[in-house]
Amino acid sequence: MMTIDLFEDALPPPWREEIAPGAVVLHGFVREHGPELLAAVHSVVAQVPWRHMTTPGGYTMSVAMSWCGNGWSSDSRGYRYSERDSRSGKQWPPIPAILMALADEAALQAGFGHYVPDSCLMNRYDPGSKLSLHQDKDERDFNAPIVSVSLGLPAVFLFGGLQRSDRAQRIPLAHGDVVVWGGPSRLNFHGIQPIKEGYHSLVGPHRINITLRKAL
Ligand SMILES: O=C(O)CCC(=O)C(=O)O
Repeated sequence: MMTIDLFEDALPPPWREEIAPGAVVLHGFVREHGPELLAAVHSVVAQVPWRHMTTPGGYTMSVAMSWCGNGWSSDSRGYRYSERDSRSGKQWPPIPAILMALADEAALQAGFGHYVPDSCLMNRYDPGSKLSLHQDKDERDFNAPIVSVSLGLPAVFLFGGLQRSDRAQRIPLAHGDVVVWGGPSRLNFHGIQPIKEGYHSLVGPHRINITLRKAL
């Protein structure tokens, strides 16, 4: 019997795309797990509310951030990871189990073996928010990959090379996509173009990005 399922038909099955040596997009990898992942984000944000950080250069970032595991700070002296909130002296909340499991599975699928991250940064993009080209180089161990999850509104991920001036690929990312980069791509410049206006049925007028890292 013929069935009509407009939503299922509209989405291609999950697929794997290598964008550079050591950099893989797992399209649709967590598409089925949006509600649980969002619940994990909300549980962290209840303890570490979204905040707009100031860069060492004095700019206020357009993305709002939260985190768990080892946390993040930025001031005129630079960027740093820390186990504790320097104001309260308390440890940042632990990384929810679902995010630890996702990081491990995504790293395995991308060819990096088992992965136990110790830091999870979350970015909330409102329409117009962006992340300029940068390298992730404040982590202690560059042998570990970065696992990066997209939820909500679509984005264009810029993935360049080891020099800021290297031409960047423009990779469309949708809700449920996961990017893993490590090995020879671990220090590649990357960023997010300004997010377009829109509304996602689960996430609303936002994009949420979750990155899992080995920081300390
Ligand atoms: O939002 C993204 O997809 C990328 C996030 C990112 O580049 C970062 O957190 O360093």
